[in-house]
Amino acid sequence: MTRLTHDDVKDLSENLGALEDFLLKHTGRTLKKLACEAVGMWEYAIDTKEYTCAVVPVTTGEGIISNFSESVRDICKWLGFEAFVTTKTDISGFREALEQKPNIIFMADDVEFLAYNIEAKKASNNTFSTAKAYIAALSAAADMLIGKDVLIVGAGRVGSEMARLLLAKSANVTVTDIDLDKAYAVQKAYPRVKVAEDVREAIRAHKYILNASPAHIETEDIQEGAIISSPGVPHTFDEEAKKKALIIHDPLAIGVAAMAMESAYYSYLGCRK
Ligand code: 2YC
Repeated sequence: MTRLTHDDVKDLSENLGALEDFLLKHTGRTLKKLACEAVGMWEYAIDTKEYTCAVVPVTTGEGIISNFSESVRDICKWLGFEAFVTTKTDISGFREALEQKPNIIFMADDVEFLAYNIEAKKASNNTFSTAKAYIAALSAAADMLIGKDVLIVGAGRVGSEMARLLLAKSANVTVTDIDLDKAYAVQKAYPRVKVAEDVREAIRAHKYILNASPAHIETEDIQEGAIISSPGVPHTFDEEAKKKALIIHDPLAIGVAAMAMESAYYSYLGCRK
């Protein structure tokens, strides 16, 4: 996933209510219900208020994204979890977290973003949780994807995971990417996936689109009434695009909600091997 900026997350917490209203209106689900559906769990399998999530800021690579950890904390709280951000960072922050005996520890460097369930000894990964969550959102908004033509824009880690998950939902999957080698690598892994070599033509030809790329999607290429489920950042859809199509996006909350529920779910599943 492209790296977030402070601007992407500076207002996230206070916008959670608006995001929930949007999801309820267009998918019929709350953020929590959507997250549970994404990871395949019954919403009441676990009582989130019995779990504590620690978020440890990590300074490696390009360093801290201000308000990133606080946004993760607030998303967890929105789902009913107890949650806190450690005052220290990195290993010192990890030690500080352990002293509070949390159930789940969130940490993100520039490549991986994990929610580690200590008791279950198992981590959920933002890349895969995001893929699941945005497919669940598209499926809910499109009223099932069985037999429907779905385009994935972007054949990176999220896009290729989306291809696998969409095939499992019996959608007809086409993948496109400006780097055709990546698109054909997904087809090699999943032969039923079709490759569209012309990105813009593929977008013009599809009503259901998962945008797992940082690419800008031209408004003129978007079909009237299209549904675009779009975790990609930077998010560059203009107001006209939002009139033509239903565009499901937020920079962090939908993916984090799915990874938080999934991580807690590992306790319910008794993953203690
Ligand atoms: O503040 C911190 O602790 C930083 N180390 C966080 C860096 C997150 C980098 N990852 C991303 O920006 C994207 C997110 C959309 C989620 C996964 N990758």
